[in-house]
Amino acid sequence: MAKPRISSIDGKLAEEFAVPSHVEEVKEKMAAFARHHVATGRRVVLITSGGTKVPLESRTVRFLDNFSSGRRGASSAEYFMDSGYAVIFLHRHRSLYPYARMFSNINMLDALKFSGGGGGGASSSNSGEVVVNQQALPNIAKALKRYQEVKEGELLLPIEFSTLSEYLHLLKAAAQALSTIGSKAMFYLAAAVSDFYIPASEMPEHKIQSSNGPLQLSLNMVPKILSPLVKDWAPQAFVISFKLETDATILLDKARRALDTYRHQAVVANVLDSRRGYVVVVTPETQAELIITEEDVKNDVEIEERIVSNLTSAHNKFITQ
Ligand code: 9Z3
Repeated sequence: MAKPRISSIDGKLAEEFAVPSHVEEVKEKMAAFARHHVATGRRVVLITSGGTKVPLESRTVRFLDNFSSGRRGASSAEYFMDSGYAVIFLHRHRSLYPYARMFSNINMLDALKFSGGGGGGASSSNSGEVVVNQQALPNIAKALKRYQEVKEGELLLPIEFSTLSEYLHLLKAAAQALSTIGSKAMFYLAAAVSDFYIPASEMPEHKIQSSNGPLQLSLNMVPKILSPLVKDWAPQAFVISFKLETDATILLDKARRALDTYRHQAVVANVLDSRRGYVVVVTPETQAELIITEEDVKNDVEIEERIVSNLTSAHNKFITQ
């Protein structure tokens, strides 16, 4: 009897990447979130954000990491919610988070004070209640207000990953969960994902010993998850990938090649050093440069606002066609 067709990537995922124990529960949560918001007229975007961790040992002491602060994903989530989207935020544990990102470099203890006044010397240390020091937290009231509105409207569903395996399985679950809402789903794949990994079968259990001499690593290629996502898991969705390079001369060529290979809707191309001031949104027919000037910086305009505006318009057109 013929076996049901399982794409080789599905097989690899099951065999070589540990399945997180909560994946089915998360999938159901994401599906319910999408159904609810689409029924109330919203669209849903799945944002991936932050870098994946690739362990070198199964009881992990050492790991490889991909660089990403999570700022792009977190700020984009805010602009998507401002544009009427509900957001599934699949992010690296402890990377930047919507709204809280604005205060990530502030020491919490500097942001608080005793209401009784006093500079905090020994004699005043117990005077009054602990209150927020607004000077240390500019714009806190505005951010808190919007954060509470978002919570009240249940517009944000946060899901965490740390390892590459968790990321891959949770992204697959998200794609399958969102396939039920067809073209109303957008995938905004801003996470920085490793191209290399050590398969579970070849990974040592215990900490690698330096007494064995210099370490030689042999890493396998990570399966290209975009391919089954676009073809099999969520074929009607609007899919955006990000292309990161450090060499600007190869960037656009790589972005175009990704579009040709995976046949999704757009690639946001950026260079590591200039990513906050310049990106190119590449589609099969168009190429739009988005730029942040010094004047924009003074006015607190962020490039993610422009990226999101460009992509939500394109998503509109995609749905109506
Ligand atoms: C990006 O290119 C993101 O824009 C950044 C954002 C990670 C540069 P931050 O989080 O930075 O704001 O600090 N993400 C995609 C990176 C990536 O791994 N892309 C793969 C590639 O370029 C394809 S999916 O090959």
